[in-house]
Amino acid sequence: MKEVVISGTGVFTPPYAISNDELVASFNAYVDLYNAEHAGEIAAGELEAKSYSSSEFIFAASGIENRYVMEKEGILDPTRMCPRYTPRSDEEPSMMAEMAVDAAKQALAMGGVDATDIDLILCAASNMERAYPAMAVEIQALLGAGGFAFDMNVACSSATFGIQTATDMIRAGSIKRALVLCPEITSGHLEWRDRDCHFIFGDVATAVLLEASDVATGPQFRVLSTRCATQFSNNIRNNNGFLRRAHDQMEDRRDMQFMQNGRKVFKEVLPLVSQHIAEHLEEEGQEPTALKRLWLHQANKSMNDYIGKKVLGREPSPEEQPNILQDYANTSSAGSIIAFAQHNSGMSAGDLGLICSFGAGYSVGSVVVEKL
Ligand code: CO8
Repeated sequence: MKEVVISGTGVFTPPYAISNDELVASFNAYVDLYNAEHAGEIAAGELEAKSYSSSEFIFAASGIENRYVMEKEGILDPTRMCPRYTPRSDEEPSMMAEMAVDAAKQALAMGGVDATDIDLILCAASNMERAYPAMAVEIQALLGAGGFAFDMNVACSSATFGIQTATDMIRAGSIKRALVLCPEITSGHLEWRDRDCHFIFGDVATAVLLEASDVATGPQFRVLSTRCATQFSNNIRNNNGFLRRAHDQMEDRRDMQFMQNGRKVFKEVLPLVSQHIAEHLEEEGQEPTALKRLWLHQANKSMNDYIGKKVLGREPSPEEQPNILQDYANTSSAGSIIAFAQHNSGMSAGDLGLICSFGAGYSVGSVVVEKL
């Protein structure tokens, strides 16, 4: 079987940043408008008054300080609370494709690979901008890549499931080079009017270039092994889909946006992930203490602190377990890849690291890599 290496990465960061303070100011202005508009129903006990959000709560509960988005004014407009995107014609590149192409070009440049030499493009993300044609096929055309392309969705775990898919194809010899792309426009399906979740997500796109080691010229990390697992749960869910128009009361239904039972997710996902990583390393005959770097999914700082401590048996240093969620918030599938792309320097040849993502499904994916 062929050996596989990760020889390039790319991160596209959207143009607009929103700090917690900016976000909370617009949310609280929306609360004032809402409570004034519904004062009669609230007084009659028919509606519950909405409560203010706070920057202190957001930072303490999640570790998030900032997020990037593709459009900011619509999100911060208290009379709208949703991004405002200009519709594009079918002849223009779609937004997700544009973001992915930017990240892909960075990864190709790092690996010294021409787009025409790519055999597979996976667009792996939580929500696709449209049902079809596949986003990945449009990205393939925009890049001028060869081979074939398809979309896949395993929510926050899409990157690691994509890496396993591409790695297995390279190992089997059906392809030589793949790009796993995670463009995430989370701002379009986040409910910005719900204080329980309005602070959680941000937009971004990441790219990972995978190659058979015998064709890679600038290899950085060998993929030693991958492991994916799923277990059904309704605790993170978005019911939007192609049946939307066929449902009654279709406009503005809360369940058509991101929904979660955050406390349950926290409690149930932590043991699932810790056990998954322990079993993966045991299968590989690797001691957890051999890991020099943990690039974890970026949802919540306390969650990452807990997992890092559980895996290493001690508190990891910030260098060993880098977080990027303070700057980018939760970027779904892209989080662990941003951490990997921005925090892989200072490792020596032979050092081991682990990329791990987890989220809706539930789903967990882990990738053990060795620095070359
Ligand atoms: N400001 C002030 N107070 C608040 C706010 C706020 N913004 N929000 C909630 N509160 C209040 C609550 O009402 C509650 O009050 P009370 O005690 O009176 O009821 C109190 O603060 C505590 O609330 P919580 O119990 O909800 O707070 P937690 O400490 O549990 O923190 C978190 C909430 C941060 C959401 C936490 O539970 C968490 O991070 N859980 C894990 C979530 C997670 O990892 N989810 C993964 C989702 S990502 C994924 O899988 C991909 C999905 C696809 C992408 C979707 C893109 C949109």
